[in-house]
Amino acid sequence: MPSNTSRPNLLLPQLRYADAAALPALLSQPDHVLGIVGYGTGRPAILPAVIPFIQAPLHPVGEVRGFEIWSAATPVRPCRVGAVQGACSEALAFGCISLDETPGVALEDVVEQAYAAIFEFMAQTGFAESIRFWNYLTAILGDDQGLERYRRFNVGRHRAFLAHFQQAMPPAASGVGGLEGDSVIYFLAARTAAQPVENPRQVSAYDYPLQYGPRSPSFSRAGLYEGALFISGTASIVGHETRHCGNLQGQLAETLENLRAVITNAGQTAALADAQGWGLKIYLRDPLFRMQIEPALEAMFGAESQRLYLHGEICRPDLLIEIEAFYAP
Ligand code: 3EB
Repeated sequence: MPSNTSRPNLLLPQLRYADAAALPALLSQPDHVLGIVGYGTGRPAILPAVIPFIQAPLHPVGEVRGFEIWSAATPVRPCRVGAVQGACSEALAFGCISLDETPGVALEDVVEQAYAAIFEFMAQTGFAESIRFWNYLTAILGDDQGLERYRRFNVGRHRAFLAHFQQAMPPAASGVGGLEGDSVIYFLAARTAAQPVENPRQVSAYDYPLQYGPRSPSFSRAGLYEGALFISGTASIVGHETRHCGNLQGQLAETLENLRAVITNAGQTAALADAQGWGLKIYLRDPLFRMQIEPALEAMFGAESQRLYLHGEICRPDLLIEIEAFYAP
């Protein structure tokens, strides 16, 4: 058999970004949809009620509504455990939860409980290995009684991970600020673990020094799962310090260098020749940055790569952009 004959890997998820016009066509196999994330939109009326949906508190740039659709190669069934809504295929689980920020309850406790609910969902559905987390926190840079909300978030996540993982490395993640609405967490889990990948240009986030908060952010720079690469939110950070403050092109170049370093460290440089395999989410502090970023991203990942630009708040005030990536062969 010729070596380039590719057979779809039934263990891998598929990712599509879509605007409102493209969504209906992508629902032709609704029983394969693991979950949908909406940006600038609540649940669309055309969505079958069994499909998990969560509205993220970020807005798409250049569209009114944007959708992130995770599908499986095999049919899924809806799963709900406590406050976590999700769906499971043979190989994968998707889940999502809104943070219930009741006044008077500390954010770190809300976050710890949300992660405890996620780990309970994983235990009960049999998907013990978290592969990828997305954390969208409204007012991420806001002060909450003397401690920034992102730092409180990190305290709660750290506690939950310590209780759940003991020694294990945390999975890939994004942590980005939302503009309005509920804070949310969504995730992918599997039956076998992803292999964590770090970036030799950066201090591991879980080893960040105390200047970034009392507890470090629990995430790996990337995870390799069955030949697919989940790259965490990546920014203009070298060592643990922000580079090129106030300089968009400088931050872009440094961020792309970090992405390249992670891809190289994962042994996946060949993936850069396969534009169709890539999905990129680009978080912008200012929606006007999009046109200044698009050419360099197209040059690195190819015009055929999927790119979703989102207006959000990056978790350090001096960062202008953050980019995450998913690659599946
Ligand atoms: C950084 O490298 C930038 O808190 O989950 C990137 C990815 C960032 C994930 C998280 C934060 C998170 O530290 C910020």
